[in-house]
Amino acid sequence: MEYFKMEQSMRWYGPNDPVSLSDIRQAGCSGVVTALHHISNGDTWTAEEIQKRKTAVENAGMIWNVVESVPVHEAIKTQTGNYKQYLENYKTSIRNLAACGINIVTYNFMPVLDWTRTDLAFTVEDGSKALRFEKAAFIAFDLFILKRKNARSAYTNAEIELAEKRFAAMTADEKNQLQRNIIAGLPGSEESFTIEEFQAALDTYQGIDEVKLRQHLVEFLQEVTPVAEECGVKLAIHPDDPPYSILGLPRVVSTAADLEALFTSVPSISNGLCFCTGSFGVRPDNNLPEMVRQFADRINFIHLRSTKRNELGDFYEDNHLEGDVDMYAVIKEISKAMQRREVSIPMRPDHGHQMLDDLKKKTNPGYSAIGRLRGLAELRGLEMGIIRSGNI
Ligand code: DNO
Repeated sequence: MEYFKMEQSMRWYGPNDPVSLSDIRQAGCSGVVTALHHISNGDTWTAEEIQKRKTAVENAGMIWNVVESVPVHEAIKTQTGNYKQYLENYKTSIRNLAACGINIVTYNFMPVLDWTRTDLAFTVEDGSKALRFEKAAFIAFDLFILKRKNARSAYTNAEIELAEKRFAAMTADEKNQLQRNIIAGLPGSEESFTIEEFQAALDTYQGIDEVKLRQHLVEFLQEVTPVAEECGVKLAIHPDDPPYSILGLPRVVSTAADLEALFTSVPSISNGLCFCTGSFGVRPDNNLPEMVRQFADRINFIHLRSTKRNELGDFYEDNHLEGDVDMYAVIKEISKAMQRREVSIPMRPDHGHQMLDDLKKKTNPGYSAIGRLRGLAELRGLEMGIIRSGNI
């Protein structure tokens, strides 16, 4: 019997990525997840530019199966300025992608910052390096570097005390590095700020609470999903990372209840999800296998990664089969969903440690070749074991 398996893919940042298409092919991938990062956020992706990238991927023997991401301009999230024009551009980009045969589009709706970490080179026990979010360092950034007004009210006294100690022990270089890690733009986040620009960006969310941001997201989808549906494109919203409000900004894609609200408000079949275990898994109250079951019909793309949290609210990115995510249970649910739906859903190992030869190389944080290859190899082995044991 033939089974539907996850479509093995890896993210490629384009011609400047130190990891080549040939590396990705050798890792066993058939799919490449990429985006036109050279096009400014908000501008239209032309069919010509899309086709160029598509050809590059196909010449390397793979397909461009998922776009990650067509970024949503901040003006759309805040519904200010030129946002109607940006919405039109978004629709045109989707039409152009569909015309080139690319029909899964990832995006996120996180205000100002995409994914956020405080440490990009945290040495784990085995000597490899991982990405980490350390709450005390993050609070230190908020209170003592950014000096955001009223920030103290978001934290407990114990948290503030810890942050004070942490900050007092940092060298000037460490403070600079912390600031850079948080606001200078992690790969794929498409935005980079100075501290002044960053505060100005935060200020654009004054008066936008969760209710309002959710409403803006729904209105964005009400505009875009009819176009996507018409041309056969499936959208895949990426959850908040980390999955809670930071820096006083609202976040609305963090929990099962958030997803439920989103899919109820916009039932279109094009309104789908990028199921990212690393993002959702940071919250102990997110039951991942249960969420896969609940939203199985909405999952258009999968990011597999595991985090390990502690009682202080810190987390680091663990090996793919370790940490807090029950990867066995998650893949089992995904496998069941794929057999039922009769589709292979694209999956990429999300991030990986910097390890072996990559420790001597310049890599995009989280996107080294060898760490992701290790993750992918383990994940596909686990999937095969689950399927072959007849356990689905
Ligand atoms: C981080 C990524 C995110 C993701 C965007 C999707 O490694 O998972 O940057 O690409 O949030 O729009």
